[in-house]
Amino acid sequence: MTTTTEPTGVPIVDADPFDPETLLDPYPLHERLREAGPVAFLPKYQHYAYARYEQVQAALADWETYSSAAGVGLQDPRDPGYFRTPGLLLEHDPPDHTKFRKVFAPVLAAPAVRKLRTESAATAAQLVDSVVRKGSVDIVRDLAQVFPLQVLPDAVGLPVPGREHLISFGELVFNGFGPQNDLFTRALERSGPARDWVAACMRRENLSDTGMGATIYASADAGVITHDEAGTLVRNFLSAGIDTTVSAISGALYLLATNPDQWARLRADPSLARAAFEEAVRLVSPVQQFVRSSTREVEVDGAVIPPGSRFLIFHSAANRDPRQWAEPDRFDIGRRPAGHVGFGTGIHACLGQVIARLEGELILSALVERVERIELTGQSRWHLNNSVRSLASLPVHLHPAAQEPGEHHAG
Ligand code: PQS
Repeated sequence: MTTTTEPTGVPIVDADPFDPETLLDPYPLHERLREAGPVAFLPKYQHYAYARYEQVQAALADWETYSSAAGVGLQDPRDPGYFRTPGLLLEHDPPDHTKFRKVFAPVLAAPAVRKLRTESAATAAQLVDSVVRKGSVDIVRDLAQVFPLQVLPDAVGLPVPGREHLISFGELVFNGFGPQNDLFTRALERSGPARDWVAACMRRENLSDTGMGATIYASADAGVITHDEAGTLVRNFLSAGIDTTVSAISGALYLLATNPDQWARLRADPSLARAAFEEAVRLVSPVQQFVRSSTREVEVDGAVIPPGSRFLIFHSAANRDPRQWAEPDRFDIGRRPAGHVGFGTGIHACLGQVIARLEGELILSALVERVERIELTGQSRWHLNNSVRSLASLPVHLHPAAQEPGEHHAG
């Protein structure tokens, strides 16, 4: 049993960020946390909370004070009972983190990304053509979930059969950053086959010779890392690459569907696709919050917080902090949301953000070229998850745009 040290001088917010109602609509709690002060204390989980942009940004930028080695969720991945070993990047500090991060340089270098862009543009065109042809679709189920589930596994070089396992695996990973609540235990109970499939995909013999997975294994051949470590690094793609992009893309589609003025603006100037996606990442904040553990005493607003304290860092709250953003809740594709922490910041900033932006831009570009208007035809539903904010469903009718002469969409 750990004893509670009374956090003198820190406002206590007696709320549960992981109860279902709060997960479905986290914004009232985020505001409460921001208004409580620069730091607050959540007694239920014995975690401090940073929800203002200034503190969130500063904590993420200071890995020496705010360590990731005890995990970035409520549970410690080093515990023998945890469902996976710690991630070599996500849950490690320098110098290990630095060494492993470097392994990804060739994977994400310009030539590799150019190749991925060409291949993924064709995939985006095909998928968007298909939903436009259908007209009435669930654009989350039929597009936002389908596109990342094809692009990323293709890029990594995963086998085709079994890719649907990545959905249940992601459910486990992202619920696994929360407490051991019903969401987590249910995801765990269902995850056996998915965990086996992922374990198999981490092995070299199940990866193609030309994908990003093979590039990681080449570092092991060169002696930079061990072959076991290469497998664990391949897991990064499988864990982090699907749910996050599904969240961002589904969020972008939701925001464009519910803000017809912004859709019209994007139609008038399709070169705004990348900016629109970035603004969606700010507003959605796919990963709502992560945890850090303090390595030394920190003083916040006069309160002294002892080393070894745990901090929930609310990216999502920071991205809507009115101290930082004008009209923070407004979706404005002309905003330049530079400095948002939707991809984090500092040494752990999203490694895959180049891929995420590429996917987002390609999907929005393909859609804006072919669709005049997105009509909402039913109730949108948010998906319940401990750390990723995502839509489960968004029923729409897509009204096709008149084709320009000379445009030929592959059928
Ligand atoms: C692992 C690595 C990375 C792993 C969200 C999730 C992750 C960024 C955002 C993530 C999750 C798991 N990274 O090593 O399994």
